[in-house]
Amino acid sequence: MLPSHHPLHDIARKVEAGERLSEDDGLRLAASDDLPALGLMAHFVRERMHGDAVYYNVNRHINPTNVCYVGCELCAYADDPNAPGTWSYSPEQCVEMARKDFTPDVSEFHIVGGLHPRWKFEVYVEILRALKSAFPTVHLKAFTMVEIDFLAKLAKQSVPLTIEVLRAAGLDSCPGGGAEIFHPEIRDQIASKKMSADRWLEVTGMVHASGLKSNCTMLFGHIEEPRHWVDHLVRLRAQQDLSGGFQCFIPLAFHPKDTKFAHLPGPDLTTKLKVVAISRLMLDNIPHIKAYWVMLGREIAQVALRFGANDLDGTVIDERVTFAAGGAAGKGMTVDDIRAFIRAAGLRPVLRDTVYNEIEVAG
Ligand code: V47
Repeated sequence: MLPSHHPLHDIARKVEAGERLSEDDGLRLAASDDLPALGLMAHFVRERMHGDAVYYNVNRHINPTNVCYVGCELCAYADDPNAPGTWSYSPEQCVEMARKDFTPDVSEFHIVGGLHPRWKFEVYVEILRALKSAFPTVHLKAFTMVEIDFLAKLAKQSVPLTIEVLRAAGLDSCPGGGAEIFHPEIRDQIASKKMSADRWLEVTGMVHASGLKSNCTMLFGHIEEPRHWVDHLVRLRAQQDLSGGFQCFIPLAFHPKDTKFAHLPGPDLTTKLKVVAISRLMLDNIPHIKAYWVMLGREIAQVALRFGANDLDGTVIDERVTFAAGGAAGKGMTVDDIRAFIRAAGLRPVLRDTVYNEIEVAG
């Protein structure tokens, strides 16, 4: 794939042979400025795993509240329930919101929010129950590992028992947020009061042991260095070896506006494509890499489909996390937009549900 004089030739050989890359290989990839070579290798792996398919779904985001007592430095969400611009929706209001723009092809609600200082466990349970009862066929992908851990504390019961209660109320799988950057050198600065990396991974193990699938993420393009990406990816890969329930990895491009890092520019094109490619190459045991267009930007997401990504997320109606931090892409894409966008990259759109059952395969 790469000529024998190329400095990454030995890694390309491993990639061709389907061998696992070491942490040191990851560091060399991260240090390389040869973006086309990284793309070539990552696209090779992506084609071996998924051919020319690009998965997408029809989904809606529901953020029940943007009040969060944790106050992560990376986030533009508010920590005070009385601050201007905050919202805290009741279960009925969540259902009302979900009805807006609802069409029968919506197959997923992506539900995340803040750790509300005043809500009881029952509020979160009731949100799931109300949504499931109003939309019994819609998959509820709800609550990151951070929220699951918080809810167990609120409920004063173990994480496995808490997951049981949430499942009975309608929880179908968990999204991948809250992982940020695992390495403490960075985590202590961008999410100083958030749960530790070890706990995030431990809760993941419990979620997977319960039979639920989840996703995983990495927030990049702020104060981290490339070695922190590689550390993060290797930890995710080790967790997947142990518990096996990650479906998809989503590299999240940092949006600085209204965060403690508002002075930073956010990641550039090269960094975004490099992170997507290295993710595909290092995470040999996680099936899907998502080019989350809301955070990467539409045009870069399209190119990322040839740098290792095989999933676009979805129509994403009403996304608010990135929107709060200056993301311009956050107001949804139509199915026709998505399909044309994938075809323009020379690839084949495949409509999926949340757990990657193919709903409709385009020729
Ligand atoms: O957990 C917070 C990140 C995450 C900012 O599982 C920020 O399918 C950029 O996890 N700039 C939420 N990112 C989003 C998320 C996600 C998105 C799409 C699909 C899936 C999935 C998961 O967004 C948070 C945090 O890591 N985030 N603030 C910011 N200023």
